[in-house]
Amino acid sequence: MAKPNKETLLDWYRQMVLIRRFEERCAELYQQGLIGGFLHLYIGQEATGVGAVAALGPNDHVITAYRDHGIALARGVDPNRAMAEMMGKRTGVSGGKGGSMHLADRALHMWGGYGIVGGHLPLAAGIALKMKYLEEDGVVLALMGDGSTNIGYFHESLNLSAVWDLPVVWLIENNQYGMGTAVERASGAKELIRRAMAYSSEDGSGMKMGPRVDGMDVLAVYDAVSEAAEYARKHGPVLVESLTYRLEGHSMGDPQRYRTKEEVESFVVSGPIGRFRHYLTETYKGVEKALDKLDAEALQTIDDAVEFAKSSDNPTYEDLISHVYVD
Ligand SMILES: Cc1ncc(C[n+]2csc(CCOP(=O)(O)OP(=O)(O)O)c2C)c(N)n1
Ligand SMILES: [Mg+2]
Repeated sequence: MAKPNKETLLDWYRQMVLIRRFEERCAELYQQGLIGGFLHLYIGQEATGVGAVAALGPNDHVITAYRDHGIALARGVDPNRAMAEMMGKRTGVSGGKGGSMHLADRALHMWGGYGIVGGHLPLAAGIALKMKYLEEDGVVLALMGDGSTNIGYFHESLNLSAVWDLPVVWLIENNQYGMGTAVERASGAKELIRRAMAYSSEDGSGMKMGPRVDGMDVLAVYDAVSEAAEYARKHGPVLVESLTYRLEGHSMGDPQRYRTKEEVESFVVSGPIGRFRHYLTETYKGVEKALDKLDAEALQTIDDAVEFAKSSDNPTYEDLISHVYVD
């Protein structure tokens, strides 16, 4: 596993701040009616997305659920085109046809977000099967919410990945709630990682049970996913669980009666960006200036992205009827 140097760590910080600013701006634009449909913010989970995607190379593939903006930006999706997609513009990364839940970019092997809980997991297995069949290098990083672990697709996909030794890192983003339902109210196993045992054998074959990692610590997530990806490339699937927290509601307009303000506040205090900033300032003397510069640049990047999106055209009628069938 490559140990990240200072430059890399600063880039992770840049990504995390960029994601946070992107999300905050999306919330404003939603309230102004410039973003429609549903909007699920990633605020609080940035360390998981950035750390996990940083563990991948360009040949690897990424697929996730509907809380996808942070993953897409971490994978390198252009913020202008991501913002344009949010506003349904034709310059959007999915041509304005997908919106918030479907930020996909084929060139980056970013297969997007999916609105059906767990619905993307068979696709993850399929991408991995194709790679194995064609003897291509690479792994699939399949991110999912804790809620998807109670869905049939989860079990079917994990089982087949173990049967066929597919190169998949299954990464559960356990943010402690599926909509308003706490994990322990919906799952027989509190440690979701234990689900891996259902697809593994005593002789060590089948699915590997990866770590339960502190998902608020970008370095810990990076280490865990790097190790898992290394294993998946050689042997087969791994299940990793990242313990994180979403600081905003499930989607915009969630009254959040299922948790207390004090609970949320306790996670704000230990939030991933502040924690990482603290780590960086403790590790590298005088780094504050560089971090402040990255903060300012992130704001500017988002301002530019909003400008780009606002001044982009809406899709045309021809756009509407294109990409329905493969030519
Ligand atoms: C198959 C299916 N059932 C129900 C829903 C409604 N629904 C949307 S999000 C959600 C909660 C999923 O929670 P989780 O997987 O933990 O993801 P998180 O929102 O926490 O990121 C549900 C039940 C859905 N979209 N698809
Ligand atoms: Mg959840």
